[in-house]
Formats: sequence, structure tokens, C-alpha cells
Amino acid sequence: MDLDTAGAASRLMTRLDDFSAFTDEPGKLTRLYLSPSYRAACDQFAKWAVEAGMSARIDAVGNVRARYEGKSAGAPALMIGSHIDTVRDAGRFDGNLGALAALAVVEQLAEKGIRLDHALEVVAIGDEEGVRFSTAMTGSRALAGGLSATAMEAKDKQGVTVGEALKAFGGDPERAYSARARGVAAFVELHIEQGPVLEAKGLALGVVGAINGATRMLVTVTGLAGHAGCVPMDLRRDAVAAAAEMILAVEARAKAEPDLVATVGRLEVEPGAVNVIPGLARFSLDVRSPRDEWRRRAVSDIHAAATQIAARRHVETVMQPVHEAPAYVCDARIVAGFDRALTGMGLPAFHLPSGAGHDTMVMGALAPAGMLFVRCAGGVSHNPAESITGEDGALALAALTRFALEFKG
Ligand code: HGY
Ligand code: MN
Ligand code: MN
Repeated sequence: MDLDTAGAASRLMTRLDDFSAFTDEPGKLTRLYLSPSYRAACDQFAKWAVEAGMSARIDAVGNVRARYEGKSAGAPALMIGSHIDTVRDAGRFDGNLGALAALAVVEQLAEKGIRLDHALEVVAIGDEEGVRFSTAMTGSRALAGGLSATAMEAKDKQGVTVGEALKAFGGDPERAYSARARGVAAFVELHIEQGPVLEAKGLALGVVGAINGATRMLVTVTGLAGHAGCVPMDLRRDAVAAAAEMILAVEARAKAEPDLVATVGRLEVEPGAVNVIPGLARFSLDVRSPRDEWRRRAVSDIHAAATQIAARRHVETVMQPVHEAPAYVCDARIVAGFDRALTGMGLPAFHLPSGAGHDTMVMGALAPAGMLFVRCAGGVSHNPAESITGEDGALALAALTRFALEFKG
């Protein structure tokens, strides 16, 4: 099939720049789930989908769902997509590349009037990052029918719940639990690797074999605020000093085991005055491993260490789980499909694990799911310096398109 993939790829790269203008923070890319910029991005994505000849709608939880029918209406669909919410001060490619590339696959077919035996469903997913609310993967969990009973009650820093934010966004929390996608034969996602392996191997593309499982927790340490000048060191109940010792214990535990990683990405101190011994510290904890039992064991060891430190320092500590996603082994048929696409292009079918979490690990509960990675410069991600070359973008789109054409539902 003589598709104009080169043209579609160059349009894709331009679109990624245009799409990055939808941000909550001028001068950087921060598009938090259900924010005004997230709404504008959803509307723009839906507009592009309709212009590409698809039907498009925004579902109850703020995912954009677009459909390109196959030869016969209502055929099972290959669903292709990724998330369009971002972290703070994000790169332009994390998530957005996969969603916009899915659109580009359909545009190539639509401009030639090509219909496949299966339908194509393009999805721009919300809340993969889980930065605004304590939950994560709300959009894909709704699509896969795996939303937790409390998902709508999670709050952001201003105390707004997901349910309230959805209503303000134009979504419908009451229908969140019936937003499960139907008629999906498989789900695939193109994503930047967000690590250095492909670049180190000199490869543009790789096929994901498995995605690390992740646990996220909110740790609260409560001590006693006091006058910085008057309380002797051995009589203090300093919440931040205790949290600091706990954070070093987290790092030591993660270093003790291969492939285990643990990160404290956020630390809040109260009252936060230069001359007050902090009475409260709150920090986030993110623990990941390819093996769920190793991850759970590490979380329990970290909990034991924090409890000991708290007792010795006469502070209280609470570790509240806020997100857990088990490790996901990508479906062998999807992996084989991407292998065929790459070898058909004369490229090695290199397999690698994903240290980052992705919607794919949740969508695997709905249908066979898998991922294609594209090299990113220096493996840098969750950083405005995140970038891919136009050539690699074109190769990634060609491989994704080939997969979609050859897919047998
Ligand atoms: O945190 C992650 O792994 C992903 O970027 N949300
Ligand atoms: Mn991310
Ligand atoms: Mn991502």
C-alpha cells in the first residue's frame, strides 16, 4: 500500500509542537488532568480526529475516543493511543507522541480511502501521570473497567475531588464506572523509551517485553513544631530530620537489589519557617521492580525502617498507599506483531523492559496489549529537554502503521 507515511510523519512532528501550546503554565508544558489546558487539548484532538474522517467524543472520564470504521461497521477494533496529560514542566513527547501518532495512522488510510477488516479506535487518555490527584491511570482504568471504588474521591492540593473536577470539565463521574471500552481486539501504544538503552544500542525502535510494576505512597511524619533557638537538639521531635533519615533508608534499600528503583519526588515541610523546628513533613514514595514480589517486599522493608526511625525520634509516621500497578508482561501476539513490523522494515526486533509505567499495563486487563518504544535523546524524559529526531519519528510511525495494517483481530 503506497501510503504517504513521510508526509504524515512530518505533520506529526509539527503537530507535537502545536499541541505543546496547550499548557497550564505559559513557557513550559504542564497539562494536568481535567485542567483548562487539558480540556482545550481534548477539544483540539477531537477536532483533528473529525477532520481525519473519524467520529470522535470525549468520554465520562475525559478520554478522547475516536473511531475509524473497518470495511463493515461495528467490526472489532484495534485501539491505539497514549496519554495527553503531562507531568509538570514536561517534554513534548511523553504520551502525546503516542496519541498523535495513532491519529496519523488513521490519516494515512483515510486520505487513500483505505478500510481494514478491523476498525481503528484512537484514544487520547487522561491522568496517566497521576500528578494532580493522588490517583494515576484514571483514564485507562476506566477504559479497562478497573476503576477503584474510591477513584472519584481522590483530591488535588486544593481539596477538589476527581468527581468535582470531572463535573467542571464536562465529564460525568456517575458514568465513570460504565466507561469500559467494548469491542476492542487489542491495545497498542507507541511511546518514547524515557531511558538510554535504545540510544546506547544505536537503535531507533524497540519492542517492549514487560512493564515494571509500581507502588506509590504518601508518607506523613508528625513531630512537634518548636522554637529553633530554644529547644536543645536531644529534646526535639523534628519531622524533617526524621523524614530525611527515612528518605536515605529508602535509597539504601533500593540500592540493595538489582532492577529495584525507589524515588522520593515530592517533599513538603510545615510550617516552613526558617526559625521553626518543623512539626510536619510529607513526602511521596515511588517504588518499582520487574518482579511484584520484590517490589512488595521492598515496600514492607521501607515501612519497617520508617517505623523504627519514627520510634527512635519520637515522631509518628503514616504510609498511605495511593497507587499500585502490577508488572505487566506484554501479550506475545502483540510483541510478535511489532517484531514482524520491524523485521519487515529491515530493522532488528530488539526487546527491552519498561522502567516507566504506561497505560498499556492497565489496558492489558481489557485486551491483549503491547508497546513500541522509540529512542529519545540521552534517554531524557519528564524534562523539557526530551526529544526525538524527525527520522526516528518517521520510523516509529511507519512501524506503528505497518502493525495496524497487518493486525489480525
Ligand atoms: O511514572 C511513570 O512511570 C509514568 O511516566 N507515568
Ligand atoms: Mn510520564
Ligand atoms: Mn508516559
